[in-house]
Amino acid sequence: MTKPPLTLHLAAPRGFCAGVDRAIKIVEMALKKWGAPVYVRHEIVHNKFVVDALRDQGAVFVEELDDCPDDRPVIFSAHGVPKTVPAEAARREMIYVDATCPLVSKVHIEAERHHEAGLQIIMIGHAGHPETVGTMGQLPQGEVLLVETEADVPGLQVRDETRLAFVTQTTLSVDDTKGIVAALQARFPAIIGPHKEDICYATTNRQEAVKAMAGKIDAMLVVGAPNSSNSRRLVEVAAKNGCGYAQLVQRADDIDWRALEGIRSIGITAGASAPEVLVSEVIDALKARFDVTVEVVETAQENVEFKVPRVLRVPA
Ligand code: 10D
Ligand code: SF4
Repeated sequence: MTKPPLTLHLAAPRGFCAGVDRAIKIVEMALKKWGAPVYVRHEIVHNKFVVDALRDQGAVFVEELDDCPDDRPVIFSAHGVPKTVPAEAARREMIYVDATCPLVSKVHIEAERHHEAGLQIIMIGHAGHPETVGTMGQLPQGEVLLVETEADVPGLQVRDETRLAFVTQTTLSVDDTKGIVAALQARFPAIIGPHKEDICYATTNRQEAVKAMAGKIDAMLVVGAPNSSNSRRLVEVAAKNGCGYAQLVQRADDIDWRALEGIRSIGITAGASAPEVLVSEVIDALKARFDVTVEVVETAQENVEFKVPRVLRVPA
């Protein structure tokens, strides 16, 4: 039987960012340096495949420091942690390595700097997400107010309208965030913030690549996990920019083939925490059912790399 033709638009950049790459390396190098088990507080990055592979090598994933013994190393996930976490690890004299992405740490420092200058902070982010919890947890309770949508802005109760700054989660929708920032600036003209926002290069580039193809494709598959903020944003970006069907898939098994019946073109991308092997798996599954022609849609080139912490670069 002949297979129907399908043009596959492959987004570039897609998949692993520099912060994810570094965080995974940190766990692998810690296992080499100290042997198993090494504890990891929270999923190192939001991807089950990555977590399972590290677990197989001897990593033990827990949600809280209380679930770690004093005498084994612990690694903090790429999303960042509230200040109380390293403080408690130090009090317990634990070996700990912070795998917080340097671009998340930069936001932590920004928030602290504004606080030291006497400003109250408004954080644009998703309630309960570990990065938001970590960034808000850099400052005492009440010093950071959370805004999730434009609709939250009118209800904000601030200490002093003239002494405010904003910071953002790194993985937000670039377009939605512009709207929230504009609403904040309209209500608080004196508010200060980063030059644009704190959304990172990887988030921005992945969203741009999706935008470049969204209007030309019948469907879009985003490889990523349901708890991955940046991956979920890619599904929304595709839908908002003209793609009639966008689905988040963890791997090929999740593809809803009935929804793809009759399509002639498809876009494929992957969140910053999704490994390329899973993208290949999805492409292979499409190739089994369609006569696929691949077209790469490249909107940016990335060459960002972050060093692992020094403790892992020196011999034990
Ligand atoms: O949920 P998320 O997009 O923040 O995290 P994920 O682990 O999926 O991707 C890496 C992004 C990080 C660590 C936050 F900057
Ligand atoms: Fe860092 Fe951006 Fe990757 Fe988050 S998505 S880990 S901020 S590079």
